Amino acid sequence: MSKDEPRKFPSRRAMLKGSLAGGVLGASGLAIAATPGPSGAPLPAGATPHPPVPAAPHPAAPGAPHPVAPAQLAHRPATVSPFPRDFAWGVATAAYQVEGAAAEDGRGPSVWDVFSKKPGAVFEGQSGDVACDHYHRYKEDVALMKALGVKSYRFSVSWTRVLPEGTGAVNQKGVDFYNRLLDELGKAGIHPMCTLFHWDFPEALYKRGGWLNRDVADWFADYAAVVADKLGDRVKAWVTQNEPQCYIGQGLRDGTHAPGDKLKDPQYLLAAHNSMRAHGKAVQALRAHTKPDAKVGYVLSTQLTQPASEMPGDVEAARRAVFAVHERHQWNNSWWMDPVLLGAYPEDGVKLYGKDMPSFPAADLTEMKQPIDFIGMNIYKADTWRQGKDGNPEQVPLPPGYPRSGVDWQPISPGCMYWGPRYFHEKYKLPMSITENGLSTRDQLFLDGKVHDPQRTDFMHRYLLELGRGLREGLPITGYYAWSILDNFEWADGYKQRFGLVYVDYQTQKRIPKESFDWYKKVIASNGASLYGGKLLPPTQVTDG
Ligand code: BGP
Repeated sequence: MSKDEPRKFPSRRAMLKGSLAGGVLGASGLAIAATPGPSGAPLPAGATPHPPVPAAPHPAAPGAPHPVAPAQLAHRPATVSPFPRDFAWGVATAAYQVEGAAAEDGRGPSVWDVFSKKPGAVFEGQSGDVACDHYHRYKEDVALMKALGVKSYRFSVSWTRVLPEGTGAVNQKGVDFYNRLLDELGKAGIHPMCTLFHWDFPEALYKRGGWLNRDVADWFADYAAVVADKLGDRVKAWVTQNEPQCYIGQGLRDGTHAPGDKLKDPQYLLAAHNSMRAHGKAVQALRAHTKPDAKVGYVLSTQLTQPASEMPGDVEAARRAVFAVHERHQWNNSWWMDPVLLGAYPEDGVKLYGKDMPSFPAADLTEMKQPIDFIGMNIYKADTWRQGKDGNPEQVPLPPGYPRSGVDWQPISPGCMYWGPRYFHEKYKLPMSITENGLSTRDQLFLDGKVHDPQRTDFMHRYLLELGRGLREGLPITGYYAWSILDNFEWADGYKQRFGLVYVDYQTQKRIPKESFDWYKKVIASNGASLYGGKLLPPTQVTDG
């Protein structure tokens, strides 16, 4: 939640007009999985019709029933766990959110160090100065991950710990921290996924124009090469950038995240353009400085939709909505994905922005479109769409009192975990990793000394069943990273939001695994079978396919 908005109003993913009103229309309100229903029914009061999206042919006549109801498929016990044997069960964090040690061992300031000190920028004036003190407690944290049984840990490198000025001299003490962390992970048998950039942009480079300076692509590529040289012997899974919608959109357009600027559209679009050039150049640098077995991905804050029913008209309406760029804000997918994966900006967005579009050499698009190995999808929620009477997509509102997480922008909408990867795979045809998924709740230590968080286990259970459905239908999803292993510094919300599987007492830095930790541990140990009541046989014992 940003500070300069009233707290009752959602920021982030819910910025799409109508998204507070829109959502899953389950037949019973709490029946959260999408339920088949009549297509094209009249709009309920308060519904926000979607502006027309260019018509696309329907695969079948509107109203034709879909052969399989999703809820039945997702929850039906099967004989085989849909999760492949090498599925990367994981947890995720980001440097500024957990490390602390902000001014230690030569680390330079990032825009988040500066922004968090601005009065009113972050909830109660909090900052990541200490955070979870992971910098000093990483051994304990890796031990927790080992106890949890995760196969993979997604972390990010603090650019200014490695290059305090953003470019130039390498700070060996900063590199040493990541060496220690990787060695500890290696001892625990946990595979690292390394994100090069998760929002903590060097302050020194911001002063040189930041993302508005064309040179940023080279600055970022040089940094990528340094990290790859130092860590590439142990890191085989890389992410260039995390959620450009947030660090460009919220940071430079909305002003609710660091550095807190409010650029007009022409400049905002230029910054976005340069961020994608930087991604492309970093991919090239990673390829040049790692071995061929390294996998490289790009992580989006996915803005997902799900159909109100499985009628073909609704499925198509949600598909059109998920890839549409129809409003002037950052909360869409295609603006950030199409240049990177298809080498072109989406036509509807180009039309929308008109003369505000930056002018650039055609070669920029080639630069952006570097082959990558996977799409990283951060998945938290979906809005629900259907085919309206006029044939165009329209958003379906949430009934009053619909379940939400501790952050206002997140209705509990597990269908996103199936429909998101399905739509993305149909369009971009790449393997996918669920690089973040989680729930914020107002956790506390109970009188019995435990942290009971049944909402989180129920949330994960519902979402993982939908993921299982996608896997069963053949979607190439390689892993799932719970956000987060630890409660941590949740950006402009400070320490108010708790997403962790492990509770952090920030007064003492004591870690207390929550109930969801034990629950997820069982899911991992059974390779997903426990999601189905533990009735499944492990894949190795299955003989009937
Ligand atoms: C993702 C970020 C994470 C984490 C998470 C929780 O967008 O990649 O860093 O913060 O969202 O969301 P938030 O902190 O906005 O509530």
